Amino acid sequence: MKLKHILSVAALSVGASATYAADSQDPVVIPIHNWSSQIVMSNAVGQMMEEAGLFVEYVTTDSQAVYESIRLGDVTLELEVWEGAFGASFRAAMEKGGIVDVGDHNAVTREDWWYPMWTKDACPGLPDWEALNDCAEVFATPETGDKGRYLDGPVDWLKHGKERVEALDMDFVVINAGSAAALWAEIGSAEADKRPVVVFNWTPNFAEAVWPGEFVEFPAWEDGCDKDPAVGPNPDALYDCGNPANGYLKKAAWDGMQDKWPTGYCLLEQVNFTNPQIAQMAKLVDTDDLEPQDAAAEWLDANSDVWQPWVETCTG
Ligand code: TMO
Repeated sequence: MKLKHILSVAALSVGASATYAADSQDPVVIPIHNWSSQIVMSNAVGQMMEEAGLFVEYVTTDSQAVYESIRLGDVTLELEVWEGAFGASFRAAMEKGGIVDVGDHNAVTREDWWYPMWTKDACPGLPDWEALNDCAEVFATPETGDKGRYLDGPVDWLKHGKERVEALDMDFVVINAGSAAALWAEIGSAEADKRPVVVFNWTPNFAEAVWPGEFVEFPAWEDGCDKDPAVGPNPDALYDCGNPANGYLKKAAWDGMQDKWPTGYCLLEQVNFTNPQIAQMAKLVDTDDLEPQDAAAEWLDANSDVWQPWVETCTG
């Protein structure tokens, strides 16, 4: 950590000890998942909390089961509740109780089938999903026969690619990537000979600065598309819609957090990132190859004007 960082810690701790004393000495438990912005953001906010005098512990958890863990107080918070991937698990936990909505980031999110721009040369009707389906054989591989290959996200992101292919009667085989890195490898290996590919991707992400591309336009998301077969174009199927095109990115917490760590909860309320800030966090790991803790420290060093006021608001 750079010197100005250390100095700012010293300055902040003067006169703020009364505030700190109100917080439990138990560690705030911050979950870590399997995509880079979440890992870096979690470390960055953890480091902010440490600067505010709190103790922090990181645990690697499943990105769906985490909502149940928060509800039970085993995990304290979640920094990236993506509407597309986690809206259903978050809503289910909210209905049971024990978890609170701590508000939205500025960021607007989208997660869906995506292709690098060169793919359009082989399938000019894109981004329309029916045009994609008419081009299915362009995406065929030995593994998928005469059907197209779609590389979906890791299973725990619950993207329901297989259900969507069935619901919309598409000529695609859905394969789940083992990791986010496998998605980037798929795009990277197609780049050399401009082979058409369609993979799961999202924004904000580092990828948009590396590979210009577009999301496939599926029938627009409507509330209930994942719950009520009548919603969406196929009256008998769930998941016959795209993910929300202007999705939220929320923060969530165990409902006991505010009493146990009032300063920590105040900070969580203050935390609010934009699309470019989140894309930059991912880039520090996925393009620049930093370790997540170092990426977080570097982001904090470069952006103290963004987050120092949050700490001051909660400790002043
Ligand atoms: C949950 N994710 C941002 C990877 O789509």
